[in-house]
Amino acid sequence: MTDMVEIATADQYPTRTGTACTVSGRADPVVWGTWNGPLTPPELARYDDKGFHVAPRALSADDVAACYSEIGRLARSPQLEQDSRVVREQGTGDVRSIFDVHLLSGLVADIASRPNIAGMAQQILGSDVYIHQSRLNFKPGFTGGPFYWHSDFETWHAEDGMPTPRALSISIALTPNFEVNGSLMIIAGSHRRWVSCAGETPKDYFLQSLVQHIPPTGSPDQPTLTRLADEFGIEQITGPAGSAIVFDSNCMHGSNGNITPYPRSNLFLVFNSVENVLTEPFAAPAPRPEFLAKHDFTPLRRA
Ligand code: 6CS
Ligand code: FE
Repeated sequence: MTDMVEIATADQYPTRTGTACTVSGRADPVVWGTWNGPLTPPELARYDDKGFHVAPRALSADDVAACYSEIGRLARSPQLEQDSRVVREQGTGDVRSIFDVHLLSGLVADIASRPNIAGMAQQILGSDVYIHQSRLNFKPGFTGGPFYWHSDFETWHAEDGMPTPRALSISIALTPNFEVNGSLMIIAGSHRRWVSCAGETPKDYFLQSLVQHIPPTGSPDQPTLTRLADEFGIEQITGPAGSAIVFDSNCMHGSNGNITPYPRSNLFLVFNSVENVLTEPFAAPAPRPEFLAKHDFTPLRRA
């Protein structure tokens, strides 16, 4: 019998360890699946290449209306007024985000587990999935703030202990996403690079990072963003209410503020593979609260 030797595997996605922002290749696949699902083989191939997919009719008009009134109810709810899951814009105090919407609303939970929604995540990630995070971003007219450039996986790896980018977000439009009201911008193809960010994660950093317009860490420096944008280009993703964008957890993305009169309110659902559950944070003093990073890894029912 041989002795068991514990081999420490190096972190393939080091970040927030030094003063420089560096770029390397992604160590893991983008499309894992052999599972069947709503996407056609060409759509899967395109997702693999660009890092995102647009589903034009993910929700019916009735679902959109019901969901929109539900989230308005949550935003105005006196019980949630002091709740840390409700994040407000700096200055105006308008609601910027509400987290855990799949726990606060039965309708959102139902939408998340539908075959045309969860089924896309299961198909791309090639496994059962669970919800890592859910949020509603309001981006109100006139006062909605921007979301600066970032890779979600960089945050989830550093601060939540997500081992690999075997995760994705589905952003469902509840209002039209126009070019002008702060719709999502993606550097298509950037999901194949690993952009390691400079700086260290301060204690309780999440309190700032969810509202600050240029967060002090967790975002690439300007020369790196310029090189990525020059190489891949920036795509702006627009669509009517009810459309959905599925995007890889390691896409470089962001969105402008909204000074138009038209709110841009989207429901974000983050699905992680059950084969990629959270460990300890890779680059933060302590894990973030549960509303940002779930430790209930119970799979959604199979679509
Ligand atoms: O910190 C997070 O986990 C979240 N923040 C942003 C800006 N995007 C992804 C994620 O929802
Ligand atoms: Fe994001």
